[in-house]
This record gives sequence, C-alpha cells and structure tokens, in this order.
Amino acid sequence: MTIVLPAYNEAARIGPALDELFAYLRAPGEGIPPEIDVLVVDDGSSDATASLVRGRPEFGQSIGAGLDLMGVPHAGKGAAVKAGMLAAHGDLIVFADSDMATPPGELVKLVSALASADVALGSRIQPDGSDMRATQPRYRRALGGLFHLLASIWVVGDVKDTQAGFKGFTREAAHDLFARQQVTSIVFDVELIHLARRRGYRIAVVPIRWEDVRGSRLRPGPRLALRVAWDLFRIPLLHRGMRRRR
Ligand SMILES: Nc1nc2c(ncn2[C@@H]2O[C@H](COP(=O)(O)OP(=O)(O)O)[C@@H](O)[C@H]2O)c(=O)[nH]1
Ligand SMILES: [Mg+2]
Repeated sequence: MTIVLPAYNEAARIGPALDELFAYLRAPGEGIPPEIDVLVVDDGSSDATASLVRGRPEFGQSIGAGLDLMGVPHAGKGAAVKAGMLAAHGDLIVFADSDMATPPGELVKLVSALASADVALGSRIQPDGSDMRATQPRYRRALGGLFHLLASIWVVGDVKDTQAGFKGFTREAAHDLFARQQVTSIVFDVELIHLARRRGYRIAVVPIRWEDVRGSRLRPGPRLALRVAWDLFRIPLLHRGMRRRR
C-alpha cells in the first residue's frame, strides 16, 4: 500500500504528523498490508518541509514502512496529489492530509472497503448524521455549505462530503482516474468523483473520524472563490464524451 501525503509549507505540522503515522504503522491494525510506503509530495515549499522529511529515520527505508519524498513545481494540492498517485505503485493507493486530520487508525476502514470497491471516499458525515466538520471554524463551514450546494447540483449528485482528504483506490482505478484528472486546485476531489462515476467504478463511502487541525494552508478570498467556481463549472465539460471502461 502507498500513502500519498501532499505537503506545502508544512514544516510546523508534518513532524508530529509523521510521528503519529509511523507509530501506527509499526503496529498497525488488522488488515493493513505489511509493506507500506509513505510518499510525501512537496510542491516547492519554501520552508523546511523537505529537509524534515529527508532527516527522518524512516527515509529511504524499503522494508516494512518506508518514507519517500517527491518534489514537484508548485501548482496546488490537486496537482501534487495527482503526481504522487501516478508515481505510487502499491496495490492500494491512499491519499491523506499531512496534518493527520484523520488519525491513521482510520486506514483500516479504507482498506476493508477496497476489498469490494475500487474507490473508497472518506466521509466526515457519520452514520448517525453527525458531521465531523463541526470542529471547523464557522466561516469554513459556511463556505463549505455553499460549495457543496453548487457541487451537488452540477457535478457529484448525492455524495455528501466530497472534500475529505482521505481517499483510497485500487492501483488500477488510481492510475486510470488520476491520469485523466485536469483540475489542480482544491476542487480536484470533485473531478475525481465525477470521473469515478462516469468510468463506472464501484464507489464506497466510508465514514471516518476527522478533526480540524490548526494551521490550515487554505486562504479563503475572492481569488480562491473564483477559482473554485470556475473549476466546478468546467469539470463536466472537461470530460464530455468520455467512455465507461469496458
Ligand atoms: N502539495 C501541496 N499540498 C497542499 C497544498 N495546499 C494544501 N495542501 C495540503 O493539503 C492538506 C490539507 O490542507 P489543509 O491546509 O490542512 O486544509 P484544511 O484541512 O481543509 O484546512 C495538507 O496536507 C496540506 O499540506 C498545495 O498547494 N500543495
Ligand atoms: Mg487540515
């Protein structure tokens, strides 16, 4: 299994996050495959993110849980995740936020869902209807609600939480879907869900724990709002005429 972690100027958060992840991977839950590689995708951070990763004891290790670093030009979270997912070679490929907003123990849920699905979408909405995003600041929840309204009408239909940074794929689905992904902004998740449905993959929605971690990289403002609106608008148009896989 490969775990892809996009990271941009995460020097303050990635150390403790990797401590938590590797502590878990040294004694993982039932069902987690023994060989795991963690791939951090740093798209041109100007802080110590890359050197922190390179300095870790797990770096370059190839037995058990190892750590790798990939550097790509800065082009947004979507571009970084895409590069990592296409470079990953595990049987299962997962991407997660490098602030460990979702605790690593939740990985077993994605892995078990992928036994009978091609795509497992972490969802912060719990079976009882409660929403883990309640820990977000109020303005983020308000923007999220507006975003979801637009996304659900235009693109993703009944998927209620498109943006959880915790999703898993079989390698075949990952390589097929991410090769087609064109959106580089934070809206790339919506494009992936659109692609997965249109290509006819089996999709599982997996309730996961998630907690807002301070120090978000997201800078809400008119620029981001325009980008998000434009990307949402063009997603279905980008993939007109795409065929289901056979
Ligand atoms: N590589 C890369 N990662 C990004 C970028 N923007 C956000 N991320 C990563 O995406 C993850 C989630 O970001 P975060 O700022 O915590 O978003 P929030 O939890 O939605 O507030 C973190 O791992 C970030 O480092 C980016 O432009 N490039
Ligand atoms: Mg976060």
